[in-house]
Amino acid sequence: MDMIDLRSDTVTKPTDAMCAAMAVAEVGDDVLGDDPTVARLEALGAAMVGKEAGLFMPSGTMSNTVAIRAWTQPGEEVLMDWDAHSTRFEVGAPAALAGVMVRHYRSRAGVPDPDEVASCLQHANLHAPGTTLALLENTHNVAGGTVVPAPVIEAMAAAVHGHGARLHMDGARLFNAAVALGLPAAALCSQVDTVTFCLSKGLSCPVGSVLCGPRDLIDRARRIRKQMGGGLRQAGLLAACGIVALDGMVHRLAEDHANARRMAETLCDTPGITLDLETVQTNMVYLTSAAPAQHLVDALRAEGVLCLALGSRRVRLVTHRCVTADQCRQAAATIARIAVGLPA
Ligand code: TLP
Repeated sequence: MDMIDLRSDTVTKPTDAMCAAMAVAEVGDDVLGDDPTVARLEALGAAMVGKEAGLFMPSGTMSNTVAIRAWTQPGEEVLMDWDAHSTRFEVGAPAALAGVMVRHYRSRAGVPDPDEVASCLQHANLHAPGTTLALLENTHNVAGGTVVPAPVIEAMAAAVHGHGARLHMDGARLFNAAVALGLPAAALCSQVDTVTFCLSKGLSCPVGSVLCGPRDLIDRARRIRKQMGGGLRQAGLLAACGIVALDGMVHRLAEDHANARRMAETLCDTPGITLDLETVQTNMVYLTSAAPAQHLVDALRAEGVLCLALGSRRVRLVTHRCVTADQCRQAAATIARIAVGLPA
């Protein structure tokens, strides 16, 4: 059976153009600063988000963790969303690897309230750790792949900078946000101090993220990446895919968004499923199922549809280049048929 894999956009495989670019990539030892293809990717990535410098990273998780370490000292406080990827899915890396205190704000559908953020910021004194960094996630994964609009980012940055702290954006799916808003990615990054975006999700690369920001911070991040074992040698093979992705894969994310929207519109009227259409803004659809999420996921697997349970009743479907519009229609029909018959 051909599976329709909606577990994540991380399942995308490299395109033919990426494989061709890998075959001819000029490479060198990047730890020694010799890889021209990595240097090109870093410069291109930084330019696309309007920052001075970029650093190729093995993963989004390492990129966020390195950014947190580069901006903070152990014992300081980092403010992030209650449901941020760094809170939920990075295995405690901010505490374990950066030694920071994490404090949470609660966004609404992934969009932070700058006033609430401002009220959480605290200065160091004899008792308080002092907030030196805040995080923002765009698109916001757990909220539904929702988009944080530029004016909210600007207001949050004003609050954070007014306090003397820095703002890092986890833009694992930054280009999805930019395409959804019809803006260049740089328009969403002008007020953040650092931003990371992933190449290995909707952009279809096999590996990699790029952390971008001011040159002195990126120099510090390079040392931390090395310390964490993330210094890669002939990484130009991977960076070559990243260049193909940034040059040619961004605009097609709109197709993934349209497929997610159509699936959500089919499923929102299905008995046994509730779904908030307003949160379907990019390439994700989160369902709440009447049946336990894992029962629905297991039943769907037997029917050739793969998706993830991310909560006791929450199921996530993610569209990407390797599922067609027809497969999405077929998946939605299968989900509707199965969800109706499952006991709650
Ligand atoms: N998210 C993965 C899972 O970990 C949930 C996914 O399938 O969506 N920031 C955000 C917002 C992310 O969604 C992810 C990956 C990351 C960071 C981490 O990226 P990687 O997997 O490259 O470490």
